[in-house]
Amino acid sequence: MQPNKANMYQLITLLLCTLSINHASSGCSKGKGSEPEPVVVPAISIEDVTLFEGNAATTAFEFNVSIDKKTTKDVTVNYTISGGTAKAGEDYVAPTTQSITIPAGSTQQKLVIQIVGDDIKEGDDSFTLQLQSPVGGTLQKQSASGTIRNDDTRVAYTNAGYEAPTAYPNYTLAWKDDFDGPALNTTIWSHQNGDGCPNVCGWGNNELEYYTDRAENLYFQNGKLIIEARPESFQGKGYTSSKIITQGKKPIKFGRIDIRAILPKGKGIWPAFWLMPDKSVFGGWPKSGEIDLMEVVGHEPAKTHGTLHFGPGPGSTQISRNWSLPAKTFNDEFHVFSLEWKQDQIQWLVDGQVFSTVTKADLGANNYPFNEEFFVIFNLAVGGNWPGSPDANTYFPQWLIVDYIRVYQ
Ligand SMILES: [Ca+2]
Ligand SMILES: [Ca+2]
Repeated sequence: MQPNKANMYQLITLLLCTLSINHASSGCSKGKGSEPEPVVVPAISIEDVTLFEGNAATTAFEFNVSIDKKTTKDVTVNYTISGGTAKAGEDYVAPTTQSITIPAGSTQQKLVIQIVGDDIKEGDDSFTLQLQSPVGGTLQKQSASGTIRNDDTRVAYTNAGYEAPTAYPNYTLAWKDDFDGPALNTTIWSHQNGDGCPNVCGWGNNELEYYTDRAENLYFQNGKLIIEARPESFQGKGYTSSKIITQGKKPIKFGRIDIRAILPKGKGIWPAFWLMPDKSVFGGWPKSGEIDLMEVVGHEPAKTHGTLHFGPGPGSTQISRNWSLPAKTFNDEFHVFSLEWKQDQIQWLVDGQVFSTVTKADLGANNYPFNEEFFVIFNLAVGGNWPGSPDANTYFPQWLIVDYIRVYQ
């Protein structure tokens, strides 16, 4: 039978509809059950994680990646890990897979980052997970912070470095402190707490720390005194640390002082071993003098400064010398910082080598106030006019680690 034109049109339309080619035309009849499903586009979020580090192997930090509604399709999203103080390989295992899939019908999936455990004291470290390039969803909360909380108390160092002789010709040991702990020897030392207020707020240098006598800021480990500078809000300041003095307990006039230490480092970190007049017989600072045995600003961690402050005031006249390690920094191992102090002469030494000498003649017409009794100060300052403030690269906590002080006369 010869088909007529109407029959021929129906036949072609049926064929095209069957082949799903011609849906744009209205010629296809829509049967029951062929309505297109509404498109479900879920919103994707990732939650923060804060956990203790762990002491060995790895700890799984499970970040919950979720969608706000189910779909019949997989939802896939890529991620990157970056930023903060945590380092790949050292603090976390860099993930090999950089995408995660929430299977069809599910609303969440765990994104696991393995954290490297150890028993070394650190600050809390952080990193950021960033979601990107979603397929099958949109991004709602697309970044999460991982916080690796410190769970250790042991400061990492070895005893390596220079060792001072235990005797010198023409000297006898007047006193020493080996810092065997467990507490500060109060027959030698006192704490000087606070921020200097109200008399000299910021200790005259706009320093940022508040000194405390808490065990968080001063403690002992294997025969070493450790002063720890910590970032924390305390008494209106942003950092805490410690400062100890021998004032009224161990006055020194002349002799040799050896101090063996590992110094902290980083922008805004300012450790010092120094001496102030025990009785200020010539009047207030700077008239009775100040002897800075060691000062290091943490952005120059290989350079020690030795300084005398004196003069009629109100500001100080000063003579300042410095010396730098030829390699490495004072943070890498122990060094011995010394003062060789005689009538009308002061010398500074590192590891037994004199790097500077100042005599009474160098002060010219100024009063020479250094033939009197002085007391010793150890402190670890944060910020201030000289070092400036810590920056994003300054790691906390920082530690001033002192093995001993020996005073020979
Ligand atoms: Ca640990
Ligand atoms: Ca010691």
